[in-house]
Amino acid sequence: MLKLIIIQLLLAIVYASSDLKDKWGSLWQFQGIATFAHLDQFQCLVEPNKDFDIGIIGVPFDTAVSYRPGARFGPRAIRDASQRQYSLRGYNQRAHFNPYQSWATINDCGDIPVTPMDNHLAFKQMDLAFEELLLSRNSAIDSKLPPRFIALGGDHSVLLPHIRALHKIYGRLNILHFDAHLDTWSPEKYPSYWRSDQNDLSHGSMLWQANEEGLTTKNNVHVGVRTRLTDIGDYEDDDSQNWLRIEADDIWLKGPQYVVDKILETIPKNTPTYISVDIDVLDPGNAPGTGTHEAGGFLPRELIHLLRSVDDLTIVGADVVEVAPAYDISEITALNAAQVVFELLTSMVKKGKLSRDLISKEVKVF
Ligand SMILES: [Mn+2]
Repeated sequence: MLKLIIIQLLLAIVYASSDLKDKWGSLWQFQGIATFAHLDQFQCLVEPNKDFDIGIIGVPFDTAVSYRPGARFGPRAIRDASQRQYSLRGYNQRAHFNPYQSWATINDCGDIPVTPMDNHLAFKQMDLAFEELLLSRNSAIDSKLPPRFIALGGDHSVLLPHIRALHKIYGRLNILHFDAHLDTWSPEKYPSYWRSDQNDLSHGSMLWQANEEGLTTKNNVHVGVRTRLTDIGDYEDDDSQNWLRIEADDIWLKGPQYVVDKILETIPKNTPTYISVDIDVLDPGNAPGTGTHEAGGFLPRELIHLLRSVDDLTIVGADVVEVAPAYDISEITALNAAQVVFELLTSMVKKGKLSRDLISKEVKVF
């Protein structure tokens, strides 16, 4: 008799909770706690046994900027601006595909707790965090593969720890870099007399540092360049680091197909590629909320079109950086950044799971 009562009680609890879920579980897009695109979330750094295929990871670090700070608030702003995205209405009409309802388990991994007080320590934290995330986690679809990450910056220097860790798995990477600036400046190009290891690593020099460390291939492309230069020597230094530059004006003077063709001629599609999107590639009219804005940039539709047109590249990691919401107007910058994440996510899922052959033979963990 007692057994029967217990069973009836348990059933009542189960029914009541599913009733409650039906009643109160469906939120509108503007409600609830903001994870990226309403994705499930757990802090991936502290949950080593939960597998996923693609993680959205915030890197709220902005103490390596040379002009306006504020990108430490970027991850939160991008998450907030992504709320119109969710799995039920996640169909990407440009790609004819819904990345949120496919094979990939996608998770909002929370943030890396980076210190704002000490850049030396901050880079150590970011190096260790990306190593932990990439070398000590398995993807859900295949335990012999690591997960992939789209990082939400943060200033652009957060690219370096991400590609350092990726290099340990895949070897040298092609970099497809959307930006108004080169970010290949050697520390000597900066005006200050004062030098230190921390001072030398900034959001304008991390690609120079990546080249020094041998992380990149010879197949790297800047897209959207319209930077201020010391002199033409800056372009020569960039050449010597194996970069092809596509100027911002090329999109309208030579056309979008020219830009797409140049990218695809330079980057072999089945080799490990990292896509980095500095939101300042957009015109300040479409991205006022950024640290180092330059007049004469891309329209959002141009950036989206380019990203969609290279969706067959083998993207092993990506970032969207330099969103500084304190300078933003009506969430326009963060909204565009959230859309960029959606496009990158679509491309990663659409291409399918990565081939195990991409992983360097020296890597023992997979
Ligand atoms: Mn940049």
